[in-house]
Amino acid sequence: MTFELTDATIAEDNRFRLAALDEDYDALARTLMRRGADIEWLTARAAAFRVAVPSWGVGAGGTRFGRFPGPGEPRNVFEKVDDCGVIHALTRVTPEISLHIPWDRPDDPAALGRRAAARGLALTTVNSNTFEDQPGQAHSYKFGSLAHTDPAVRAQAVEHNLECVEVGQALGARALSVWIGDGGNFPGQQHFRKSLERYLESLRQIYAGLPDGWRLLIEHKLCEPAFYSTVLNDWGTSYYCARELGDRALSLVDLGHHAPNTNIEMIVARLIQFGKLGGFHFNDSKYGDDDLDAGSIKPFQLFLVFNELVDAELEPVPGFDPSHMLDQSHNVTDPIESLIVSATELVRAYVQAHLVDRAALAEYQRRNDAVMALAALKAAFVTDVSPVLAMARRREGGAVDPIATYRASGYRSRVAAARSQGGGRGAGIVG
Ligand code: RM4
Ligand code: MN
Ligand code: MN
Repeated sequence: MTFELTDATIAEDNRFRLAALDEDYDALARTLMRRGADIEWLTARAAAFRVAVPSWGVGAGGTRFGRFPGPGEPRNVFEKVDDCGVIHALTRVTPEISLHIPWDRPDDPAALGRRAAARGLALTTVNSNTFEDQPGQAHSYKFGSLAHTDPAVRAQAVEHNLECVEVGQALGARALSVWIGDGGNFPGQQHFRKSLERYLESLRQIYAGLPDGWRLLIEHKLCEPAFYSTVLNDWGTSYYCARELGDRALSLVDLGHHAPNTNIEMIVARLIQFGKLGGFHFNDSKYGDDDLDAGSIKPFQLFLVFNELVDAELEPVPGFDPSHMLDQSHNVTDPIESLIVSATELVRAYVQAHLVDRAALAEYQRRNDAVMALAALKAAFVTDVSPVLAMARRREGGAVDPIATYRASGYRSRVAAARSQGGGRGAGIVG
């Protein structure tokens, strides 16, 4: 069966799943009621969740060993927006796009804005790229960008970030997200203190050019492409820089940018406590910056991260407003499917975190009852909230089973036929 992904065709595909969903939802409602939880409240929270899709995520990624293009990859940013529209139509929680520049720089921002709006989407964040050279660029970033030893390279990198802001303004974005590849591959290559000072000085210039209402998100990363040291290597350095810069500079946590086994949920809690949690790049990893689908390797960690977020939201912690964004790369999956899966897993963790009995947990903590404290978290984590997620999507006009509806739609083969050659700008870069 092949059909367009309109609201009507999604509803049509849902029809066969409604009876089972109602049954599962009612059963879960009764279970939750016994535990003192209101399923309607959870469903409303699921419907309210939002996460931005990365423009660079809808094409196939690649590794330094190669890239295997998939059928029907978007050839330009307009087609990328179309694919993002499909993800949102099915999930109803991804009405935002985070744009990478220059990979996805629109020649006509107003036209791109209109294309996005027609699909119920907004372009909310722009990401700069000074980690690779572009054709015709005056100075190379081989040895760094914002923290380069040469002031001319730094000036060029600052200028690029300010251009990104300009493009973002034309699109109605409200945040600039900056990740740099600056660092050293060998001991002694870089002076640690001086390179950080240069980075900060460049960021001060970018910060000074931020329009009203904009936020500057700075993203740390342990290593890669510099494998010995990176300039913005960890959350502590990120926090320091954000504090030096000012109120509108905040730290961005990419889940794949830490050493294996790092307690990321605690980093999240620290940044919340210090008023500097700006947002996330969600993905999952086994070893490094693997950029796998959220929740695919460490679902409990994802839950624990959301446990901190929901705890802050419910308190509520003043000023707490992190941006949720996906940042992943796909080598063996259809990017649309992977992004649907990630968005769904984030909502799952978000809803499960609402199931934590926080009063009971506080009491167990007061009594130092470690067994019961963990049990309080686990009780929420092991609850299958799938019917809540499906009901929220259905009520918002999305798909009860997004992957099944997507596959049934034949979207991928249709765009494969329409988009003769694969690969838009930047499609070969690992996100
Ligand atoms: C980096 C980082 C950035 C992303 C690039 C492509 O590792 O995660 O957010 O823009 O990859
Ligand atoms: Mn990232
Ligand atoms: Mn990354």
